[in-house]
Amino acid sequence: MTTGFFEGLTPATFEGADSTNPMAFHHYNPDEMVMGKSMKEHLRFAVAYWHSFAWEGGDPFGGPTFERPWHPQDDMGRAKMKADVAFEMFDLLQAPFFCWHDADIRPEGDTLAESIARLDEITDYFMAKMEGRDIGLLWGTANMFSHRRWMSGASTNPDPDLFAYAAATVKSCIDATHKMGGQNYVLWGGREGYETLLNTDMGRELDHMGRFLNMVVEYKHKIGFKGQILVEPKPQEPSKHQYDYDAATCIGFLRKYGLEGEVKLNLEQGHAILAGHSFEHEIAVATADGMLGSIDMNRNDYQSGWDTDQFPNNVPEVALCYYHILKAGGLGQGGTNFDAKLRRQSLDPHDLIAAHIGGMDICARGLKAAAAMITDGGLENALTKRYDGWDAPAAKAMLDSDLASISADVLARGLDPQPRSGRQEMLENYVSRFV
Ligand code: XLS
Ligand code: NI
Ligand code: NI
Repeated sequence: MTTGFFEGLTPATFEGADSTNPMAFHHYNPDEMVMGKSMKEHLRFAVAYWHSFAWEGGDPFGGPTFERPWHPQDDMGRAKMKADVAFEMFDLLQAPFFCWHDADIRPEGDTLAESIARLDEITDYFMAKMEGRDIGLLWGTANMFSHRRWMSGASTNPDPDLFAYAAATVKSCIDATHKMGGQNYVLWGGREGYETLLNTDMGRELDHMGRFLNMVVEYKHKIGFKGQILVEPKPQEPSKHQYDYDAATCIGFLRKYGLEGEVKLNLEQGHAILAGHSFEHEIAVATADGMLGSIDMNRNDYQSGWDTDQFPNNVPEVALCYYHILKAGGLGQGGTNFDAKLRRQSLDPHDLIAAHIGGMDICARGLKAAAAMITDGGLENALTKRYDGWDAPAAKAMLDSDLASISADVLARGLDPQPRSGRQEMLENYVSRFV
């Protein structure tokens, strides 16, 4: 028996690029092999519970527009109805994974103990549904930014009671993620930052955040959780400034607190844009350091300047992201989570399905283009050529030399370096052939 929410829809299947059926896959063919692995295994798609089922369609100027049968989300009966619909959607999309915040899946209790008991109850309910289905938990996380108690931060809160409450909250979410066999646990610090430096002791807050993350790692090992611990960079919104500003800042933070071997990054397209980068840049920064954990796929509106969390629709952009991912060996235990939501006028259940189908197709096109570029080897050859001077033994030896010896050698040889073309346009034209 189904809830009837997605009435009239059957599971989406691959119909090929020539199909005009808006509810079918045109490019995402889960079992199709790409560079020796199925598309399903490469992309590891996940549905984000918050955007698809918990978000009610409000914006800063207006209230909910969606009016789902499980709204208002304030009792366990409706939480279970929401779960029933969620799993029907996972089936319709053949989605291999999903992700949640505690606050998305259970109503807040009157006490923390009650909230935790509810989390336990709803995750048991999920697990019963997961049995017999080909679906896993990509990651769980704690929402420590919506409730008013978190307004001054969680682990960075000036009040030690909030640090304690955050520790207890994260413990409960790691427990639930572990119980469900989750592949990762994510920490996104929406309010780990400041509104004004006038009331903020930044050095102390960073030390507390570093210690908190160490406690998370210690706990993971204590209970034998095999998932990756990931932090998610974002420069601002909701805080004026967030400490996990971008990939490079996070990597520096992790090194400072001795966590570089333990914690990786969950990178999001829209957050990269907010930080003044491209998604490709953030992925390249992470992969250069072996720190890529997982990705949150979406896109921002390039005019509004907000984190609009739209579904991706730009193949060339996505192709270059997967190019760097494939080059680094793939997503591993991570995946492609659609941290994306409908526009608030897109009211119909069909919109929810179509949005994901479109996003999955865009990622599939990006993946295939990336794989074709890797197989062809054009970019890699150009790179090898550009740096080939460094293959010479004398060039390599220079890195173990010193300024004075190098200087003496340059003068003795009467060196006069001649610039070479970077061939940017030729490389851009090359990429265009594939996307
Ligand atoms: C918000 C973040 C959030 C995280 C999970 O901007 O993207 O959705 O992914 O807390
Ligand atoms: Ni985001
Ligand atoms: Ni995200």
